[in-house]
Formats: sequence, C-alpha cells, structure tokens
Amino acid sequence: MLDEIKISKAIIKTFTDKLVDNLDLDVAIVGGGPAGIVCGYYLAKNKIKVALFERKISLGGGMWAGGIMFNEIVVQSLAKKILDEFDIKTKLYKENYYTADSVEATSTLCSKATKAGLKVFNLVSVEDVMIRKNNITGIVINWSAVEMARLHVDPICVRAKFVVDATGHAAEVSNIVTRKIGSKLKTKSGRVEGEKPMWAEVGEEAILKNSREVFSNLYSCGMCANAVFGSSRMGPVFGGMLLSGKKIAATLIKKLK
Ligand code: 48F
Repeated sequence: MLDEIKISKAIIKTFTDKLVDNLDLDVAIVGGGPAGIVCGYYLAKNKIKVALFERKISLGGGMWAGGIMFNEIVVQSLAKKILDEFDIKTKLYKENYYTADSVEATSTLCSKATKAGLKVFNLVSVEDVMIRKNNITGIVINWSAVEMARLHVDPICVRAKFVVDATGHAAEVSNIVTRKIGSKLKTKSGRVEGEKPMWAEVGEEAILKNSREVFSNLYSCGMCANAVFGSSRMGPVFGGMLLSGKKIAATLIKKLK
C-alpha cells in the first residue's frame, strides 16, 4: 500500500530538516559549476560543514556542454590528477592535452561530491549577502522560481563563516557586494574588474592566483576569480576550474582547523 500523503510528508519533513540543519554553516558555496562542486567535495571530505546553493535544477554549470555542445572537455596534466582522483576516464590527445567525456566528468563530480557529504540546494538563487562590520557573515536565498517570476516574496538567510563565490562569468556575489556597499573589493578598482578576452594560456595561469579572498570572508573560485580580478577567459579547457576549487577548499580547511 502506498499512501500519497505519506510520500508528500516524507519529502516535506526530510527536506525541511535538511534545510534547517544547513542554516548555520562553516562554508556556503554559491554556484554549482565544476569549480564550486570540486571545492565542496574537498571541504565535505574534510568534515567541514558546507552546503552549495545552485540556481538551476542540475549542478554542473558549463561543464555538461563541452565546447559548442561537443560534449568533450580538455584538461591539462596538472588537473588530470583531480579527474584521476574522481575516477573519471581521460584520453591523452597530445602532450599536456587530455580529453574527458563531459557527461561522465560532470555526473561523476556531482555524485562523488554529494557522497562525500556536500549538501546541495538546487533551484535556489542567492540574491543578497549579510555583512557585519565589513565581514561577510552569510547569504540571502530565495527560490529561483520566485526570482524568474519576479514575485514579491521575501527571502531567508543562511549564516556562514566563509562564502565562496563560484558563480562563473557573472561573479554574482562579488557584484552584489559592490552594488550594496560600494568599491570595497580587494581588486584594483575595488569593484569587479570584468573578464578579459579569450586567451586560454594566460587565463589558466591567472586563475590560481585569482582564486583568493576578494572581500573579508568571501572567496573567488573558478571563472568568477578571473572575472573579479580582470583576467582572460579560457573557453572549454577546465583544468583551472578544478584546480581553483581545490585551492579554495585547501585555503578554507586551513582557516577552519
Ligand atoms: O558557469 P559555471 O560552470 O562556473 P565555473 O565552475 O566554471 C566555468 C566553466 O563552466 C566555463 C569556463 C571554463 O573555462 O569558462 O564557463 O567557474 O557555473 C556557475 C554556476 O553558478 C550558478 C549558475 O547557475 C551556474 O550553474 N549561479 C550563478 N549565479 C548564482 C548561481 C546565484 N546568484 N545563485 C545561485 N547559483
């Protein structure tokens, strides 16, 4: 016998317990592209209380689609080690150029990260931040459907010791900070510098340097880091995204332990 009301209660109770349990975090990650997922995986594996908030239904950001919807991604030797660790198959194309099936790569990142303990809230958009005495202290969330329908519905808040901006090209959290309190970022202009034109080699080199604190307790991760600090974009080479996620996780683990 299956009772529809029991099914409904099971979903409502389990989800609300999960949400309530994640309103006070060590780390809140905004954006579930490859950078945010990898960051969440290493944090969760190290028993940090971490949750990831993603606007869309599925995690993975721009990784599913490879380049122009040809569903293969490219990574360099250094980042291949991360794919190896996740047990994602790679093929050597030419020295220092490895390819991976983007569907296998993305779905495995999602699976391993959640199995490591990363809590994910999809269909949720971060629309604001909490700031106390010039420190980020949390994020403000609402349903993406509310955002899309432009409904007048007030949000709720999640406290976090650290917030990771892994929102990709749009650098949404960093832009919210400057919109709300002015030119206070740790960048040249104090604002989001904006991404520079495509230059894969330069962009990939810059991304690790740019993966760092951009405002007190707010960290730039993945493509967002290059957008915030004004470096090149790099297209469908994903090594920098993986390495950036791992670097931010290592930085925060050190701070939290
Ligand atoms: O864009 P995205 O995949 O960022 P990433 O992890 O990787 C970049 C690559 O995909 C590619 C590239 C490779 O060289 O340049 O573009 O840095 O994933 C960002 C995710 O953040 C979500 C968005 O839906 C996407 O899945 N996102 C953006 N803004 C918000 C958000 C927000 N305000 N709240 C919640 N999620």
